[in-house]
Formats: sequence, C-alpha cells, structure tokens
Amino acid sequence: MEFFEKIGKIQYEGASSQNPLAFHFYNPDEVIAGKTMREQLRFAMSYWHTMCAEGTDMFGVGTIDKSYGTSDPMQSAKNKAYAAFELMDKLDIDYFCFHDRDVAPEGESLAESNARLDEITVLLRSLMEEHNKKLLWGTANCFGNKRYMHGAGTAPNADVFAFAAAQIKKAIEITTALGGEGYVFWGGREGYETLLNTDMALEQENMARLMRMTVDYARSIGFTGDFYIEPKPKEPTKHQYDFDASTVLAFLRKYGLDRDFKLNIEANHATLAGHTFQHELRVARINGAFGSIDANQGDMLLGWDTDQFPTNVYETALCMYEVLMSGGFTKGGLNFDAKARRGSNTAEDLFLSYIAGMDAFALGLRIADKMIRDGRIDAFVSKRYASYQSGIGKRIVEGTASMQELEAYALAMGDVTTNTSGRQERLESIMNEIMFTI
Ligand code: XLS
Ligand code: CA
Ligand code: CA
Repeated sequence: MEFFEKIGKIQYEGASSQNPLAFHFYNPDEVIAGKTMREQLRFAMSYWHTMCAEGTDMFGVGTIDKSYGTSDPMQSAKNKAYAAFELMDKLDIDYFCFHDRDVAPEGESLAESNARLDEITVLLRSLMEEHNKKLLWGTANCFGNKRYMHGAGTAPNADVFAFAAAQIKKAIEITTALGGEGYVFWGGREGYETLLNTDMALEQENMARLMRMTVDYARSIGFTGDFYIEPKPKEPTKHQYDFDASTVLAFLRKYGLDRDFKLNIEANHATLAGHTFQHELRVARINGAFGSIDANQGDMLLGWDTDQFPTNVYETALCMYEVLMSGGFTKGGLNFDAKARRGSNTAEDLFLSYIAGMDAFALGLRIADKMIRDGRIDAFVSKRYASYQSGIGKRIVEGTASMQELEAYALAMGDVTTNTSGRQERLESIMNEIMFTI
C-alpha cells in the first residue's frame, strides 16, 4: 500500500530549479568539508510530529488526517510504520527517532503496552532492514499519560517513579533491539509549578537515580549508543529542571553522570531559555558534551514551543559551524523535531516542509564550510586573544602568574593603553559576504 502516492522520490535539482518537490541545496552525495552531505547532516524524521501529530492546538481540533486508513489502533500503528518508511525513502532520510507511545498505542495495562511494543518492534526491525534505515535515538513518553501529572522520575509518589522506570526499561530494550545509536531523556514534566508543594532536592536526586539505573541497565543488555539530555526551560511545567545546557551540565557533574551523557540541543528550546541556538551548541561543544540536535525553529514573537520547520539560514549556518568545529556528528544527527503549521494540512505540505528544512540545513552546511575556509572570522578571534600567547598573558593561562606579580605588572603599566575594537559590525558584514556572494 502506498500512502503518499502523488509524491515520488525527491531528487536534487539545484538552486535554479523551481520544482517545489525537489531539493535545491541538499545534494546527498556531494562532498562538503570532507564528507558527503548525507554523512555530515545525518537527517532524521521525528515519528511524533511527522507520523502522529494531527494539528490540534489549545483552541481547535486536528486538521491533518493521520489515521492511515483505519480506526483500529494496532492496524493504524502498523500502517503508520509503513507510511513512515515510505516517507523516509521518498525524502532520502536515513534515520528516525521515536517515543515508545508514538510507534505503539498504550494499552490497558503496562503488560499490554509492552506486548504491543514488542509486536511493532518486530515490524520496525524488518522495515529497517528492507529500507536500509537506522534509529538515531529512542525515548519514552513519560509525560503524556495522566499518571505523570506531577512528573515521572521527579514525581512525589514512588509508585509513579516505579512505573516510569518500568516504561523506560522497556524503551531502552526496544531501542537496543533496533540498534539505536542514542537514547534521549527529555524531562517532559520533570520540573515544578510551585515550590510551595515541591521538595526540589529530592526530586532532582531521584531523577539522577533514575538516569544512573537506566545507564547501568542499558549497558548490561548491550546498548552501545549515546545517552542524551535535552534541555528545555519551561513547557509543560513552569520551571523544568533541565533548563538549559549549562544547568544540565551542572546537574550531570553533581551526580557523577557527566561521562555518561551528552546533550541533545533543540533550537526552539534554546530560544525559550533566552539563548541563541548557537549559544547552546557552543556551551555543549566547549564542555565536550555536544551530541545531537533537534532541528527546528521557534517564533521570536511567541513565547511557546512552536516546533516550526527550520528555514532561517543564518541560524542553520551558525549551527553547522558549531557542528563542524566539534568535529562533526558521531552518533548524533539532525532530527527534525518540527511540524508543519496546522494550516499546512496536506500530505504535500509535509514533504514541502521537510524539503524546506533539509535545504536550509544543506545551505547552512555549505555556508559553515565556507566560513571556515574563508578563515577571516576565526583569524579575528585568534588575534583578539593573542595577548594570552606570550608574556604576562601566557603566564596567566599557564597558571603561573601570582596576584603580586599581576599587581606589579599593573603598577608598572600605569593604565591599560591598548584595547582594540571588537569589530562586531564588520564581522556581521563578513557573514553577509560569505552568505550572499552572488
Ligand atoms: C518537547 C521535546 C520532545 C523531545 C523528545 O518539547 O522537544 O519532543 O524531543 O521527548
Ligand atoms: Ca525535541
Ligand atoms: Ca520542542
């Protein structure tokens, strides 16, 4: 059965093509910065938005049909899987990401939910082999069901903690069975609404306990992928514990989890935290914690997580600059945690959205490579800090300068006589020259 029968395989046709159902900048086999674009970008399809989300919002019902021709929940899950692989084939996407509940509907009991997951896992495994697709990461949806209304790993009720642990155990088992290259913890309701009813210390300690148990169990059953935490400052809870990259790093270090976890940085979560996407990626990179990316964008005029398909090339260029400077992806990739607007409700819109996002990242990769080869921005930064390469600066960096020595140095200097321009405007115009050389 074909689900997107009006759409064929999307081909690269170049920037001059006006065919909307073609790539204009993403040429999978073209080599950029030493690897093919396919290898550099490692695109992934998000199962939840792409295969499940029907365009509901706080004010309205779904606008997009995601029933896959049946009202039977398990048959719909199977059809959804066939449709997912057809879509990945047509878009030339090699990876996918899922929550347990995206692929198989929750049953009446945990045992029934697990049995359903087992059945779908067998199907996914055979489809992965047949279509040559891989699992970038798996995760457990420990936020949607009402049992998680006060959190999962941070719930005040130990029964909820136990249920979440059981659900995560199963999710890591199926992720391992499908050869997943990663496993994500996103703290969906791991936060609080008011401190008047919250034991913040115990909640965070319990979250760390759950993560430690998960890592130990996963390694014991042969999971070799990376673990990620995905920061987000708010929504659904008022204050999420995994607020931003820096907060997550402090948490990981406090509980001795920093060697086990990297970060999955989402663009929209960065801006919700009051940071740029590049800021969050830079924090991850300089701390050796860069792992994977949820590729989307928010709307600067809206205060919530809009999960739009990324089309802002300035942002994708600075993102890919950070990725290349990190040495590229290892087990991570670019997961489109993005959905077409509810007004863009046709199957064609889904393809057009992915093409827009993939082309935006392809352009970002091309520009980032050009920035590095151009070298002016990196050279400016090196020169800006050159005073730390010799004399007193070198002694500061090496840790050999004492306070007394620095005082003597400052007294002899009298005052700072050289403090050169930061040249922000010039650097921004270099970015424009690199991006828009026509
Ligand atoms: C929600 C998150 C979520 C995670 C996976 O805001 O982005 O989708 O990526 O649970
Ligand atoms: Ca995400
Ligand atoms: Ca999001």
